[in-house]
Amino acid sequence: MTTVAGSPVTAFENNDQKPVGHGRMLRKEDPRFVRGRGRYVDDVQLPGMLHLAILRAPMAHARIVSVDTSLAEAHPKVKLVVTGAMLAEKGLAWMPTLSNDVQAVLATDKVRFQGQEVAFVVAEDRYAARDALELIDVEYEMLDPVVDVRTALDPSAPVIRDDLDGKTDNHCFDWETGDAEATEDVFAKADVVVSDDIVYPRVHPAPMETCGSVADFDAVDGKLTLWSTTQAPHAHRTLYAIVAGLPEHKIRVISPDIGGGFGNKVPIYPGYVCSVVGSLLTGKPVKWMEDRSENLTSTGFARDYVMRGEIAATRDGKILGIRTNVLADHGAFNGTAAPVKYPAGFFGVFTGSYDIEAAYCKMTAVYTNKAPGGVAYACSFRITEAVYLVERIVDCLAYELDMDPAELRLRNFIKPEQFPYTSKTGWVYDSGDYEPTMRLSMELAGYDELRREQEEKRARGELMGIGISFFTEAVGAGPRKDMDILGLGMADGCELRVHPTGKAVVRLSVQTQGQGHETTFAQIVSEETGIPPSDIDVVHGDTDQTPFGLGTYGSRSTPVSGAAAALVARKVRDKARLIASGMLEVPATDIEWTKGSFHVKGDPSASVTIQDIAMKAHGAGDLPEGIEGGLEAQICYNPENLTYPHGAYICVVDIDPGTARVTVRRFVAVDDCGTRINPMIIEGQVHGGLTDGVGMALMEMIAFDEDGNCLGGSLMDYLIPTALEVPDWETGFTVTPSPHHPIGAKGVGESATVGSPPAVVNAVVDALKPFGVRHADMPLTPSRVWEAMQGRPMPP
Ligand code: MCN
Ligand code: CUN
Repeated sequence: MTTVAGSPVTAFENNDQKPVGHGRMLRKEDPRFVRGRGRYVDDVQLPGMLHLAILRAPMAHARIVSVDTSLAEAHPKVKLVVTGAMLAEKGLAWMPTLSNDVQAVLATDKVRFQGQEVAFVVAEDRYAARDALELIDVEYEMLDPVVDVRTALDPSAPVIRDDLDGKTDNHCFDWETGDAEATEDVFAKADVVVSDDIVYPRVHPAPMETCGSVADFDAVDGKLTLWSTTQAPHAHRTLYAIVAGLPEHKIRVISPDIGGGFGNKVPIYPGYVCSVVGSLLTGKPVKWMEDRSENLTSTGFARDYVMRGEIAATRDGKILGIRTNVLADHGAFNGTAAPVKYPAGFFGVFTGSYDIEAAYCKMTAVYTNKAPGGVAYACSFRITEAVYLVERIVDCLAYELDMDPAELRLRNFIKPEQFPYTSKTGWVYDSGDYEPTMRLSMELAGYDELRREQEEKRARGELMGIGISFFTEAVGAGPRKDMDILGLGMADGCELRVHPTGKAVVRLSVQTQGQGHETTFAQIVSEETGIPPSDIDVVHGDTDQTPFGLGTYGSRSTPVSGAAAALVARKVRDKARLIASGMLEVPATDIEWTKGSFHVKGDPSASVTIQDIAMKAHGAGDLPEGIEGGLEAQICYNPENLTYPHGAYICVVDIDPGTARVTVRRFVAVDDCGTRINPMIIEGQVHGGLTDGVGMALMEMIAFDEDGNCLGGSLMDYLIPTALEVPDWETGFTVTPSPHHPIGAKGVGESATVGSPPAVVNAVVDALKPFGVRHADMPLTPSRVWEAMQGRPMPP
């Protein structure tokens, strides 16, 4: 293990190979974006293309009595109007969700959340399609909505999912992990037990580009091409094949440039299916693009966990056990994207970075009259919720023990010699060295000095808070033996082809939404082959052009696909060695590889470059016995384990005692994602995630009124942070490579979103210590902070 801190300059600090010096290489995709030449789904224009608009339910829960489409059909520009009843005739009214539930494509019997899809119109232009929606007359019979997750299981609650056979309540699933009895025992012997109710409110990823698709069905060759905003093109293709009964080789899913995904674009939405139906029925290409309010009210929300956290410890601050009871709001359909065996995602890592004796979680998930979703917004499959729970409850313990929260954490960390570490809920942490990361963050923040400053300020009645969060994530799903989505194993393919002139193309099964894969995957291949990154084209996001794999989410691209790219490049290098041995006329064992060329051992002047070898592989003359021509390879990589990045975050806030407004003055983030491929891109990922964290902690929430009306349907109501609300980020890093990843890299794309909300909340609560506040729920808006200062209870 090496600890490196300071200004990041090179790639692969810990690789066997020498760095090629392009660590902070600028992003290859940026010239396209900064010149406005990105090509998003809404930029796709096809000859004769029609436009689709969706009629959505205005209320949260109602029976559909009748739908009259005659006026809409009479609109001169309307080509097609489709209702749930029409889809039902074709057996297409319902589709499977990624969690093995079913979801209505268009409602047939009832609407179950405000914004649910009821009918769609296909028209000559977008305006006509929208206008025609107004002409559809739906008669509804209002039903009582289920809005509060806490009363959803009351016997008197109306049953939302009466479409499911024999369903008589709103229960979705139960899940538990850990050892209840062992946990009970450590709680019984503990000196101190602290518990608190901790709510992670419903939030939304709100990517810049909303969801949409263009479906183009060619009736002559029976091929469907679907441009769509998807983070997992291959998995989507297979599901379309299964749902629509189309042969899979006749479906091409293209995910072009995507203006942000953040998990919003993992599920299959009814709109995508509607555009396919629209194209099948009209014989024309059909575009569906949702607007901002449709995006916020009807697509993949995030979080919505009501948690009871309990922690048991000795008087001197040794944590013994953690226990939690969770009520999970899954909305009207269980559309969570999670591996089948993990209905609560990876929430099981709620024991955090601490070596404890026992842990237990019991979860109950329920249906409510709200949009489906759950796994989104850079959550690492619900590790956001887990980290928030443990980092909040550890701070509650520090409060009770009157102990410094940094000291309490340092006392309980898993020690470096304990790795690989099996947690009390069965997760095998691959590697980690927590104390140096924590100490570096404290050093960068000037922790002791901050505490002194806080003491002085408190004496003057000023409100300053310092919040710490230390997280461990589990990212890079599979392996396939443990993880699949609807039966598709979580592994990823990669193909590398080197052309005669030594230029290369690498084809990935993951799909970037802004993370810079065109750059970093070229860097990985470059590192292993010596071909410059600028000579390597990265192809992704098109099922006709790339190998099968499960796509980008849960920060799995680097851990899984990045490993595939490194290994496929090594395969090509192995073949190149054999060809080089023929060219240099020595046995393969007598040649050595140095970045980009092979040379005869002891004679560096006798050498051939990878470019020479590429030409030879395709050129005239013989190759060594048994070697086929060409220089290419492919692989399907099945990860051995997840990778476990970690980080230490320190946030400093000031609160205006007059207005209760929180200002984030400083934020120090030290991340450890193992071997770092492109430090500049990592920094960008971290900056983005920290901004998300400040947003969630202080302003973001999708709220509902008692009738189930969504109150967060526009960016005027759903506040997201801008540059004005965030400080200049201060970042640092340590490097603890993953022992099982070919280049030692761990994922980082969600780390900062996962790790930062508890740091901000811990800082606010710390500032409010003089008021006797031990916990306050997000978002910590001025009104909530004010309430807390008055010692009044938090709103539910
Ligand atoms: N990287 C690196 N060195 C490492 C780890 C990662 O240089 N040790 C680089 C990677 O090469 C990649 C980027 O950092 O270019 C993120 O890599 P990784 O952690 O593997 O995450 P993914 O590429 O799988 O991205 C998914 C992740 C998720 S799940 C969400 S949600 C999220 C996030 O990425 N959505 C994003 N970051 C986002 N950033 C942008 N701009 N847009 C989104 O939608
Ligand atoms: Cu949880 S959001 Mo990302 O995994 O696509």
